[in-house]
Amino acid sequence: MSVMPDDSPCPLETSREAPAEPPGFALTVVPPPDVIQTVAIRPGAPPPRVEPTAVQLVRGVRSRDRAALGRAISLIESSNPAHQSKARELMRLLAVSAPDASTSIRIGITGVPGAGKSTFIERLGCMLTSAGSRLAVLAVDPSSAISGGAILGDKTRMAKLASDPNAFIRPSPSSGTLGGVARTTRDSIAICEAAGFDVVLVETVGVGQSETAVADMTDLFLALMVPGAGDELQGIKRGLLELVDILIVNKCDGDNMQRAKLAARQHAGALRMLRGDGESALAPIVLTASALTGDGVADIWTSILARHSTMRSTGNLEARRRTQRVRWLDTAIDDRLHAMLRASSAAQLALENARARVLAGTLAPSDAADTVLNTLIETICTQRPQDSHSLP
Ligand SMILES: Nc1nc2c(ncn2[C@@H]2O[C@H](COP(=O)(O)OP(=O)(O)O)[C@@H](O)[C@H]2O)c(=O)[nH]1
Ligand SMILES: [Mg+2]
Repeated sequence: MSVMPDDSPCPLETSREAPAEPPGFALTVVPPPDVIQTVAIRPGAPPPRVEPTAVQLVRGVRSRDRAALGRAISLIESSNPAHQSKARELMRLLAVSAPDASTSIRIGITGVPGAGKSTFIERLGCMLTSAGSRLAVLAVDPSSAISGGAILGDKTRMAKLASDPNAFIRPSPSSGTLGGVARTTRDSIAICEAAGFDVVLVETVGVGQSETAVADMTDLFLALMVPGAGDELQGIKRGLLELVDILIVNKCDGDNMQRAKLAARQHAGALRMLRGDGESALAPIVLTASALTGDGVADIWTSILARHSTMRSTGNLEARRRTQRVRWLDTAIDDRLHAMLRASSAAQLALENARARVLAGTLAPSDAADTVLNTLIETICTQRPQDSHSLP
């Protein structure tokens, strides 16, 4: 079973099994390969919890151990400060020891709920794994914290893939903001690549800015559409059309077929008008498919491969990933600054005052921002070195 973390409810624990030895003496836990841990067992005490080190996790991930992969991702999703510092160590080790990950294909996919994403991913995923590829599916869904069990439906629609040893499905963390989810998903992509997945698919339902976030961490961005009644272009966000590389009109089957083909023509026209570059090999394209019957899915994969190969040979892929890394840096700085702001009670107080004065119209917003940031800088400068751990 590969849908995580349901099959590992407490992912950072190694074992809950009771030791076979009688209680009341020192038990040496063997064999953790890096560290031999000696744990005192008291009568009636719960069994020892041995958390793997970052080095062990990296080794596990590199050797394609699914449990280590799940734990590594849980570690980076954890908001516990001790886990966070271990997560940074893990990512550092991976960056140093990871083989060249550039052979992987990173694909983003979006579509409103019901568009057929899960059905499509199951269909495409099974096609890929039966051809010997390894596929990881990650979700970016900031609404999952609210909607909760969305993944339950996905489990049944991706049942084959979920039990496929060559696939790994990871739902969105059940809490967090878009920024947090996006950050952990970027790290998760790197972890999955280190674990030898050739294709990493990142799925989003397009809430808020999540489409932009996903397009910004993948090589190709797919949008799954459904033919509806009336004007096909209604309700489609202009931002989405600016991001998309391959637009797929799904459910092109049965009575829907004519409508789907018409919708595809309309989308193609809209994309030509908006993006213009119709002659370029990397101009966005529109394809039709039926995730239900499988029609068109193989052609979509052929287009993805052709496009990815063009991107690679023209240097576009490397340029895109480079730009993404720099934007990742910018986002990381923003995240850390906000975390520092939250961690400083003086800055929080200054922020509250500033908000009240801006609201009352007695302070200009830009001056208020200076006041808050100056307070934060003062806090950092006057902090004693031994306190420095209190700011992230
Ligand atoms: N007719 C038809 N139905 C489809 C197709 N793809 C998905 N569906 C159905 O649409 C519904 C939503 O699909 P799902 O994959 O869960 O959509 P998601 O919310 O985007 O993940 C399900 O009832 C699917 O069986 C398709 O290609 N054709
Ligand atoms: Mg789904």
